[in-house]
Amino acid sequence: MPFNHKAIEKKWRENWEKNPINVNDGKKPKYYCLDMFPYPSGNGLHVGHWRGYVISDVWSRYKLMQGHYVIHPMGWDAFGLPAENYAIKMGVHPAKSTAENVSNIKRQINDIAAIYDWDMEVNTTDPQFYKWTQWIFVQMFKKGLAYEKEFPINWCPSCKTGLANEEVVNGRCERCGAEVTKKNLRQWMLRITKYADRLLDDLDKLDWPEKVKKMQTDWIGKSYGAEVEFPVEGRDESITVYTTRPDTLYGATFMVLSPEHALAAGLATEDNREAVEKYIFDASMKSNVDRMQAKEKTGVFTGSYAINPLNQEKVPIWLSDYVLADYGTGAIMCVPAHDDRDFEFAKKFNLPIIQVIAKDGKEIENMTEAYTDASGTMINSGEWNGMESAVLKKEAPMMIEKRGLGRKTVNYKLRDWVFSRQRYWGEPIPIIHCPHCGNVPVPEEELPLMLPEVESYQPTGTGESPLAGIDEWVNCKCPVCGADAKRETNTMPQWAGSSWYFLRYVDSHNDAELVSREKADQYLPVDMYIGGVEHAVLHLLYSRFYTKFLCDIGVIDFDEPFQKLFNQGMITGKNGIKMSKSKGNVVSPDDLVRDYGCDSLRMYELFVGPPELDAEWDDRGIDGVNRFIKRFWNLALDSRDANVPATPEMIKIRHRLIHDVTQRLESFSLNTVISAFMEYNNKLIDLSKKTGGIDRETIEAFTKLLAPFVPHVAEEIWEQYGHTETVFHEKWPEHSEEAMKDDEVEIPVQINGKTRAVISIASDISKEDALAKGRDVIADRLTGNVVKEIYVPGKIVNFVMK
Ligand code: ANZ
Ligand code: ZN
Repeated sequence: MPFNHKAIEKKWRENWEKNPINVNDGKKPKYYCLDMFPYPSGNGLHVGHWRGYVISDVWSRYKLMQGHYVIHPMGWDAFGLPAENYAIKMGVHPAKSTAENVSNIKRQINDIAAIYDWDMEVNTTDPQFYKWTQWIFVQMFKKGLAYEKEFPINWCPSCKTGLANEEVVNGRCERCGAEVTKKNLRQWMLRITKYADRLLDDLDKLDWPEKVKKMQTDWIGKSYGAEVEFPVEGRDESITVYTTRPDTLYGATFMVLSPEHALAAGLATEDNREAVEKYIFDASMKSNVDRMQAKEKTGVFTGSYAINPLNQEKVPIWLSDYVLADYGTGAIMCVPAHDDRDFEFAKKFNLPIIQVIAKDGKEIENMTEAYTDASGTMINSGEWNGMESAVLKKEAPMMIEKRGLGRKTVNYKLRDWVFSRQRYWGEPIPIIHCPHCGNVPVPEEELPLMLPEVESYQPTGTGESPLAGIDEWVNCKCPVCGADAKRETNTMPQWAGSSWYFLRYVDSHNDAELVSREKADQYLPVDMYIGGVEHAVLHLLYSRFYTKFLCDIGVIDFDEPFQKLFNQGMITGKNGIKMSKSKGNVVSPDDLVRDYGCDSLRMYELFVGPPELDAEWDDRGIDGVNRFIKRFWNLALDSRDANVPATPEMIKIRHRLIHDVTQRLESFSLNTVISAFMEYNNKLIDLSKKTGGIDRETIEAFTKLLAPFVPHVAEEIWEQYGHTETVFHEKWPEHSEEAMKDDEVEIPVQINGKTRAVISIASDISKEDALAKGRDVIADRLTGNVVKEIYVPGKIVNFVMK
């Protein structure tokens, strides 16, 4: 029977539709394997999107065959700027374009033949979904975790909206790449900082890539140190600095304040006033990009001095924009001998450098760079001289506190989450502003607060969302006192829905609760989460925060959403260039599926390289896996007809294959699983040339192992072998160590190339043992002078005799 992927795939797709293979019988243990749900963009899917979905489907089917009921849902993260920008350009309502995109992408996703349970499907723009996104906000508001604040936020002048810190990458808008500026705006904020310690500490519980844990740890940025008071000379004021290195206090030879520091202007002496004011003004005109990318340090002397509280030395006070206004206290003590930035600054402005930590107690003459190791002994440090710096680093905060010079502190880089967007296509924030009652949440029974129709989606650029222009929507009554009141017109950020969607899948039709506690207990949390590493900080941190909050208010009983995380690498175009429509290098899966079939594309997606690494796409490689599939198909069907008994060699190959595939699958080395399939297939084909076929049990085991990867072909072969039940209800094969062992092979023993005897040896025998065995059987013929002894492993023994 010739291999025909179209007929086979059609047949099994219909069959699975009628007889679902992944059924919940209430007895099997659950396994929740989740994909990061896509944004339904108008460009459809390319082969890079496929990769993640294939990985997660292979894993899901593997878990299915291990006896689990697998929760494997899919949905749509559909609010956000692209749909809105499209609406602005084309004049199509975002709801309409989103619905079209969803239906197109859903068709493409169905081509993958993943075991998605579409009954669980969610869409973040569906009012029945965002009702709960709003409900969570109301709960946070009631607990004081959502609050209003006016302050200078990151503002993208091109998208005309505020951005969270997480959405600013190297000073640019993550979406459009425009330089981000600051704008003073009234904002809704979420108090994620209240969860900083738990978000940090609980990383230990997770089976996640270390790289991602480190990124989250750095983002939270917890550091221990001290605040130290530096009295200003001749004044009644003091400047508080934040330092993580109070052990270096004797080496603090100057101070730097950020230009935004409250005391900055006031510290300028008469002579320096003009220069100081100019510096402050210039800094305020610079974008963060300019400040961060500045090649050379800039600064200005205020003319004032502070007193180092330890040694009473006078230290000059400078201003510089390398000190950030919103971290620590916005003022630092500078230790040029031990900090790179301070060193650079000291060199540029000719400020003194005093070394206080020395390796082996020796002072460096003419420092050319800062000594930043926190190891060595203290020098030039009064009563601290001779102490180990590492020990002092730990004790110094306490000592400083005891002496009344400052206090021990903990600092975080994490900031509260800027949660409002001045845009249309998002969840309306369910708050009513009442002149008497203040901010009042929309009553829960009135949720969802529907997003109204507007005529113009165009962001106003004034800091108000387009919703502000709809009077009949904005004007409302206060739910508490009945007075005339106004609705909040900002919407939520794109991240709102994706912070909790994974909870909803398991109870997606529930109108009464976000998720019933019964279902939550039964099916959550997520066991395996698969998606791109670009979400390492943003989405994963927000989801963890939401999960902890929902656990705290009793909606769920666990406080980490994703037990295990796998980040797949990106598929790129030629030369590693990201696939994008604008670069014209997008490879669509549609033609490949048509020409080679779903199974071949699935397998090729995995074969292109280690799944965690980026890989360059090259269409031509798909021929190789397609050939493999056809070769196995022929081997399987020919062997079925030949019906040969198992030989020891077949049994050995079978067990080694099971072993290798399972072990590599467990370690997520999916590309090498495919190599194993190919390698063992070649071995079996070679063997079958001698034996006339391969035994049933070996072919059946091979077929089961292939099933998660090439489900249609596997089902067809399984049926061709006379089975009436799906291969996916088979147990995953197990290997036997014993059966994997090498057996004996028969090899000729030659003298000068002529065979004189045949011996049977273990094929992994050592050279010495093989020669010894050979020598034994032909000892009587080895009468002359043996000049060379040759052993070709597993093939021959040859003695060269003169
Ligand atoms: C003296 C010192 C000596 C420092 C030394 C470092 C090394 P993390 O770990 O990131 O918390 N710093 C404090 N506030 C700052 C601000 N607003 N802008 C720029 N830099 C600031 O870093 C804390 C260290 O960064 C602090 O410790 C301070 O410099 C600097 F050998 O104080 B250190
Ligand atoms: Zn009121």
